[in-house]
Amino acid sequence: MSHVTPSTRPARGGAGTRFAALRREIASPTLSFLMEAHDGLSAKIVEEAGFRGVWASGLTTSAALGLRDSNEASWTQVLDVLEYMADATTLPILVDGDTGHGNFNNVRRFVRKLCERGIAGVCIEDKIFPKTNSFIGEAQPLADVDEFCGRIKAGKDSQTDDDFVLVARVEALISGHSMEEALRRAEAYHAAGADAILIHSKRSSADEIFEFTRRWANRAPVVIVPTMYYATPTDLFRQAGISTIIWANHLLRSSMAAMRETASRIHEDESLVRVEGSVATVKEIFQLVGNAELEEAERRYLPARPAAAAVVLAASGGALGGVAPGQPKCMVDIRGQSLLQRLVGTLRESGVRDVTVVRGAHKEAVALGGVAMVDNDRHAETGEAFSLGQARDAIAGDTVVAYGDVLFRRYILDSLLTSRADVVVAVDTLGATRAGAGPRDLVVADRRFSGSYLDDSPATLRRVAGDVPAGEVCGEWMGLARFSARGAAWLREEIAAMEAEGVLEGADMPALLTRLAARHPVRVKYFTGHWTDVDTLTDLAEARNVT
Ligand code: SPV
Ligand code: MG
Repeated sequence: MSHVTPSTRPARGGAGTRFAALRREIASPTLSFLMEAHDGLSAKIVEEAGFRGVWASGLTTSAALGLRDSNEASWTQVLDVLEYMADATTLPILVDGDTGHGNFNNVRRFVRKLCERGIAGVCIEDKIFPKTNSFIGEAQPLADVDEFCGRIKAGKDSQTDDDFVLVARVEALISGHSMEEALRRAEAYHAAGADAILIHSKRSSADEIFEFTRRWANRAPVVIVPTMYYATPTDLFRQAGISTIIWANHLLRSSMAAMRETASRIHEDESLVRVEGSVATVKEIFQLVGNAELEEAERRYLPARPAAAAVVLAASGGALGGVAPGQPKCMVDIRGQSLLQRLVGTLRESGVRDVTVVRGAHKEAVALGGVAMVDNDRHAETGEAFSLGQARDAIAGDTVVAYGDVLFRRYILDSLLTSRADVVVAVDTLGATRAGAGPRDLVVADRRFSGSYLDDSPATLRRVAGDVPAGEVCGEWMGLARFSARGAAWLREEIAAMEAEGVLEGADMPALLTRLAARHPVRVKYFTGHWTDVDTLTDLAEARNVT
């Protein structure tokens, strides 16, 4: 089933429209079926089942809103529901217009609004506003024939599409009047311009329906609602020359039964176990509401960016001055979320889905759903480059590498992700002057941050190290780098080369980046602040405030 959005709704006018489709169903000599729906979802289910038209029932639309079938929902509220239904399906919709929501004047406005919203037809019944459902009580008063004919004429004169269908519903039999009265009314309504006659009955046998169709002799198409005479074989209706059958309320009734069953089971059990196998899956909901179409539209309309993966280096100990003994730094709580959770949250917001965390110290305490864990069990005697080497299988395609104890604003990551460089590192230019405790990864590049609006020439990394003469420092590496697919291949090669030389185990990330920069262009992106690492107690206090 195609997912329908307002922009893909069939345009108004012409043979391919929903108006024309409903007219064909009603006017054709073969028997047609309209299936009840009461909202967007049920309209989709009608289409999915293969029906060619929808009956927007007054009874079930009201009931789905928790209301009685007594015009308790205003006509504009009904219109809103109809709009959801029209958006949800490509099928033509015949709406139950009750009595027309008032006199001829209300019918005029209602029909104009239906046409605007692509509703292909309306059925109005010859009763008095506010209506009562036909299956309640006896001898409901009928409208004066001439007055009702005025409603029909007003409706037909107001349609803005030639194919809009107006069905006039004769309630005479239900209200206890004679067959003659029913035929007299049908004749008058047809003469007033009705496109079809709905002859309604609440008997359990279809005898009076068949008598009507015999005597009516198809002067206009006949529509029926066999809710009460449901046991009559459909072929008999076909043989009687009936145009259209409305299955009037069975999606709401079936969903009510299912919802009651599910609710009482869950209430009794205080568990979902018994219902899980019998309810629709969440995936089925996604399918029915057309999530696949949205994904395709995202590919069409959102800027293309390769899906990046990330490796987070969280193996090192870091005692945090005894603030969090036995806890790895990445699990330190920052305003109700662990540092790792915040970091991964930022990655995900920027579209980085596959995250691999390398853990080591207190590894059993490193936990986060939806990320892959890789262990560096030799964390005590190895460095960051070795940790990264443990996750080398995750370094493929666009890859972000981040320290597990950093937090940064999302725009910094986005800027790396959209960079065209094969390797790009985030460097804080304030880090050139910042005094701070703890080890710092100082950066030497071929040019400093100029701060000039007009200056956009790129800077290239020379080296990263903890000890750089003050005059050479251009900034501080934030512990965040991004590699293109080609850059990721260079990174894997470098790791393999260091391993072969026997220097991988002792190397840190600055050493690895410096080696990379000697062979390949490594772009430096300068930022000013908006990040922090949690190396010290001071940093922790800062992180708690920053986020
Ligand atoms: C409806 O579905 O709201 C109808 C049909 O009007 S019936 O309830 O049978 O009157
Ligand atoms: Mg109704």
